[in-house]
Amino acid sequence: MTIPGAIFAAMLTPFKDDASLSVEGVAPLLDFIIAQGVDGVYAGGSTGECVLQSREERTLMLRELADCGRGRCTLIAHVGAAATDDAVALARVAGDTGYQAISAVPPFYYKHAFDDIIDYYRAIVDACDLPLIIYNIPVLTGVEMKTEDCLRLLEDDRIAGMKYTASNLFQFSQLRQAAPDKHFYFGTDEMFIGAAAIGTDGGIGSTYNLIGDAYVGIHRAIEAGDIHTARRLQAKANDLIAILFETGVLSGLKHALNRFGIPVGPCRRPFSPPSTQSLVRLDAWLDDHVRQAAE
Ligand code: MN9
Repeated sequence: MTIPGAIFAAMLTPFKDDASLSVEGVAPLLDFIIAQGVDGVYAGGSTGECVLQSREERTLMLRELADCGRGRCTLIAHVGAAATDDAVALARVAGDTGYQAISAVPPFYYKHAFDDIIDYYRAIVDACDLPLIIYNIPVLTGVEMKTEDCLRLLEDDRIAGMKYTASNLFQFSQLRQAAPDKHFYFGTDEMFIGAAAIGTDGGIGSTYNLIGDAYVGIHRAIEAGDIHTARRLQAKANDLIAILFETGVLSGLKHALNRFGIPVGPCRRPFSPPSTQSLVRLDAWLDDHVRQAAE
């Protein structure tokens, strides 16, 4: 079960100004992302504001993305949900519409026994024929999985690997060593170079919507032994990420894309719009970035 490519943008979900879904916003955003040279998109995850959408809305967006992106790049559908039935229904949509893989956070909110988490993943992989990538993001889900737990989940042949969004590079390297046949994608953009140095199958992140080319470059540079290029690109990404921490990562990314003429609207409530002061810094960075790109 191979998943083509290494670098995937954790795609934003375009909304209209009133924060209703913008189906027509999917195509221009996908074009912008693909133009940066990434291998594909990971849709409907944290960056896609999945927990702020109904199952029907998530279904609609997955279908639209499949229509726009099938055959053009690798498509990964995040289907994770608090309720197993929602995740199963979304996995069926991905299986029916031409995605290359699915991914899911563990069930969140209630503190489930680990055996129940295993059953949740079994139900999802039973629902379609696609490889599944576990989405490990404890800072948002509150589900802390020990290394042994991760390895137990990865024993299932239909589970292809893990998107690892945490800062524990020691655990990341241990997982890699213990499961060399599985695919590990790093999801903490500001530390991608560290994971690339340890050895990663790729990266999946929010800031890839805007500067996907930087992560393509870091991945290639590390593989080629060019640490200087990798450091320069990570430093560039981190200048932006430091500003996004002030604006709010998702709101800042949406502001940037809107400013570049890609209509993605605002984030949904309870996210609030970024402060004017934080946007001054972001706009200055974007102006410099556009100038540099033109030079
Ligand atoms: O997994 C994102 N993580 C979170 C993806 O949402 C917590 C990352 O792409 C971050 O947004 C990024 C900035 O901190 O690393």
